[in-house]
Amino acid sequence: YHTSAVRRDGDTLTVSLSHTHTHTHTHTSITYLISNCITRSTPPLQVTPSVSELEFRTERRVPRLGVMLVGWGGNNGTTVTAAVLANRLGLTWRTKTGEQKANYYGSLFQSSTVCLGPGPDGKEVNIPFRDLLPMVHPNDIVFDGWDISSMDLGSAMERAEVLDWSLQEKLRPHMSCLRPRASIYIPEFIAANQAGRADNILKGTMAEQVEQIRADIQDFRHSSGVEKVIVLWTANTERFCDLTAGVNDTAKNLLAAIQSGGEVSPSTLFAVASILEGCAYINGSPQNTFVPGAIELAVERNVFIAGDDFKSGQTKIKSVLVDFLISAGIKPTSIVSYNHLGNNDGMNLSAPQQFRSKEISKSNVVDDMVNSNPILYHNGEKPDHCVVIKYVPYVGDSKRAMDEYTSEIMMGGTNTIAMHNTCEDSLLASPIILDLVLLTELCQRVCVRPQGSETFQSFHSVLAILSFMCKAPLVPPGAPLVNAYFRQRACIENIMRACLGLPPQNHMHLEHKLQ
Ligand code: NAI
Ligand code: DG6
Repeated sequence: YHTSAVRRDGDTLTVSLSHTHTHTHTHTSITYLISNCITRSTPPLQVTPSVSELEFRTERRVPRLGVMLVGWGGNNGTTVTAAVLANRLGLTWRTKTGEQKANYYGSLFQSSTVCLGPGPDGKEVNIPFRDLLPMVHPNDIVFDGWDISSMDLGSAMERAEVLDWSLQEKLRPHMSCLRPRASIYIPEFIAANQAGRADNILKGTMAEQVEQIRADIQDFRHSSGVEKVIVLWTANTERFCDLTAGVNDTAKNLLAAIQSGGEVSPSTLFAVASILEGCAYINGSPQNTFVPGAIELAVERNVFIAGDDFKSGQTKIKSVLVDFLISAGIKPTSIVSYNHLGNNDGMNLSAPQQFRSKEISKSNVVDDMVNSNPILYHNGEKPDHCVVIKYVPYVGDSKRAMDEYTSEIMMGGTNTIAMHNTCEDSLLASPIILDLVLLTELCQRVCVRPQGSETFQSFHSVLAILSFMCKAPLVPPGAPLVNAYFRQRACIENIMRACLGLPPQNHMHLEHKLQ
């Protein structure tokens, strides 16, 4: 690697590397090093480094991006739309503690930095994550979407009770003219307590409704002038769908089931419509939208899909804390996660089948870390892991999360960590929605040529690089599932560095450690 200059001139950063720019693309090559273990368990273990050359090609032009949200009139849908408008308009507003300015805190790309390397003075040069590669700026996203509730976004923002009132007053003229498109409503998939808001629903057969969603995507693309559309589900959590041979096991059977009216959830119908329109589809809720037939369809059509379930608060902390404990050689034996909230999401989750979907997605998040340490956990042993969610209307969107981690420490000792977290759920989820679509869009412009291959390949349709933002990451068949927070973050950072021809961060700092 030849990083020939890293220089800061005021706000201008120059990184000169051994890569070539054409008018449209950045080409880089990196040496990709992995260690292959030849044997698994019986000593002596044999480990062989494997070295190959990879070429990366990144399209530099950033398109005009449109994002269609399913559940646009919900707390997340209105909050993310309002936040982008407020940032675009540079809004400020008064709160009881002073003036507040619109920002993107909580967004990996907009509000965190990456270290490029040491500067001429030996000190680290950190830049905003978003500046590593050309990416869409969230202010430029055009939003549209669907909701089973017909309420305009100005009123829906008020219903959500998330943003300060004085900000809502400034945003209302811009939000009230936005109205969700009619959506697919199959009552049995979400809680019965949602029926009251379902006044904006499509009629017709399942196949006709999918055709209407496709027509909506085309209409949005043409009327707004966006060049690319990404569809993201931030609607209610659905119950899990039965996996049935002949219905949803293959792409062909799934398409046939839609024609004949079999068991297909609304979220899967949206996924199918998006894939058929060539639009990436992201699932921000826990249900099993991506039945095998939907995954096969995405692979056949070479369209990105990703999910499941935004990793926003309690689970994010879990993926940090359990990683810390187990990697420090401490043995978590009991993890009890309780939360209560009072928004519409909480009301929907108060129904047993919808709660079950969330319980599954929140419960599997420590498995990779537990499985990585056979010194602490033998023969399939796991910590007790309990997840409780209660609906308490009074607290609204301000979710309370209480966690107790009990671990075994040295010589029979016990270490109990208890924590209490209070914050607005939708203000955690909104920046994650932005990061998901921005990274998906970037990945659509990157391809890789492995050594010996004639052609460049895009990422697998199941876009596992988005794992960082998901509670239950969807990964390609046979690929490792990573929940640990810093490994997930390093994956994104190092792939983006590779697109620049930079080596992965190794944190060795040997240049400071030798005599
Ligand atoms: P919400 O209940 O406020 O919004 C959901 C919206 O979806 C509602 O407006 C509802 O009318 C609409 N909807 C329901 N079924 C629909 C359909 N078939 N088509 C179109 N619209 C439909 O919920 P919120 O708080 O916005 O959360 C949305 C989803 O994100 C939930 O599934 C939640 O579990 C998930 N989530 C939220 C996180 C957070 O921190 N806020 C984190 C992780 C996941
Ligand atoms: C109750 O848990 C409501 C849920 O939608 C969560 O708020 C959401 O899944 C966020 O979960 P977590 O575990 O990332 O805070």
